This record gives sequence, structure tokens and C-alpha cells, in this order.
Amino acid sequence: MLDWLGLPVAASAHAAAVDEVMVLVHWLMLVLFVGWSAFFVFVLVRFRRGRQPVADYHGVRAPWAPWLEGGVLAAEVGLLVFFSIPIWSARVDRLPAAHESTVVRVIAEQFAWNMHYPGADRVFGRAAIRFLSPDNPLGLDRRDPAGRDDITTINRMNFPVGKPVLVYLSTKDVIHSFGLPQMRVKLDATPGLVQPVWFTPSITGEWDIACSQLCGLGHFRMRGIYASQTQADFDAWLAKEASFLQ
Ligand SMILES: [Cu+2]
Repeated sequence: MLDWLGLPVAASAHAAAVDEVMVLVHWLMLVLFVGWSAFFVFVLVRFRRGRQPVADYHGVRAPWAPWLEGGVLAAEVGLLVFFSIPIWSARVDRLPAAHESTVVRVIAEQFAWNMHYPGADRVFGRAAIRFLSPDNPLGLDRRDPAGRDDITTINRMNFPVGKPVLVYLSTKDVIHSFGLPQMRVKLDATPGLVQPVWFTPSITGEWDIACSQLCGLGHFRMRGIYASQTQADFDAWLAKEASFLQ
């Protein structure tokens, strides 16, 4: 329906609601732009030097002016209260249950995305800074029984379509931003914080993960791939990744 906007394909359950707010905000901006432009021209003519040689410090005194200002205010409050806040409360305040979701830890670094899956036992293994090394970028303690089956990938995130994906986002160094445009998901990865973000993919496909925050000289190449797959394809992928652990 919104193809004329040129937005990336909407691939998650909440994408339509986000797009709706985006469209409404742009309509409001269009009305304000046309209104302000007309007002600007009106003022240029009305207060031209030939007609008004002395400055007027009172400005517009027309009886309709406060109504117009009130109307703009009402439109903005309406967008906030009836559209933005409901989306926020549905999508940010409440997280889906972990046992019904695909849970992934996403750890950003200059300039890559590390993904961490809990493996078959669905429990994340222990990680600590002292285990960090070039071939262990997440500092996983492989002696921890819960961590033995954990799967890590670099710049590659897969998940099954139709059920929630719960991402816990963090960063090893500077601020990055985790952007999945087709899922209408974007969240800053902030040093010192682990932040959840979730979405429910509604179609299958493969797209780019974009770092949406200028994070250093290699920012431009901080790209990953993410894929929304059928459950069977996802299980096969996970099994293949797990086979590399042996
Ligand atoms: Cu980055």
C-alpha cells in the first residue's frame, strides 16, 4: 500500500504500524511546510516597508491565530498519544517470553557484528573478558557445560519466520547502532548496557544488517547479513553451525 514511499519491504509484524506513524508525521510536515511558506509570503507582503515603515512588536493579532496554533498542537499531541505511545508500550515495555522466542545476543565491535546463540540447551554459556582472544571474540568459557554447545557467528544472523526474535544488544567498544531496516528495528548499542529489542518476522528473505551510527573509520564496512527463514531451514542452518564445534 505504501510502495510509493520507497520504504524497504515491511518484513515484521509491527512494520505496518511504524510505517503508519511515519506517513502521518510526513502528512503533518507537509501541511506545516505549506502553511508556514504561505504565512511567510503573507508576512513579506503585509509588513512590507512601504506599508509599515515602523517595527510592530506585537505580531499577528488575528482572532484565528490561536486556533491555528492550537490545531497544530492538537495534531502533534494526537500523533503522540494515539499512535506513538501505544506502539511504544506494545513493543518496548513488554518482552516476549524467552521460551517462545529465538533469543540471540548481538555484540557489536569495531567493525563487526558478533552473534551468540545459546545452542540446543537454550542456555547461554559463561563469558568473561579474560577469555577474549582473536579466535574467541566473545570471551566464551568453553569449559562451562552450558557454553559447550553455544554457537557464535560473525556478521551473520538467522532466525525462523513467524515467531518472536529477542535480541540482547551490547557493544565491546564504542556506540554502534543495530539496524534491520526491513524489520523496522533500530537500536543503539551503548557501552556498558545490554538492551533488549524484539520483533516478529512475517516473511522470509535475506537482507543487510546496517550499522546506523558512525562508529569509526571502518563504519562503512560494518555490514552483516540477516536471514528470516522457514523453521526447517533455520534448524538445518543451526545444525550445520553446531557441527563446526566438534
Ligand atoms: Cu558500528
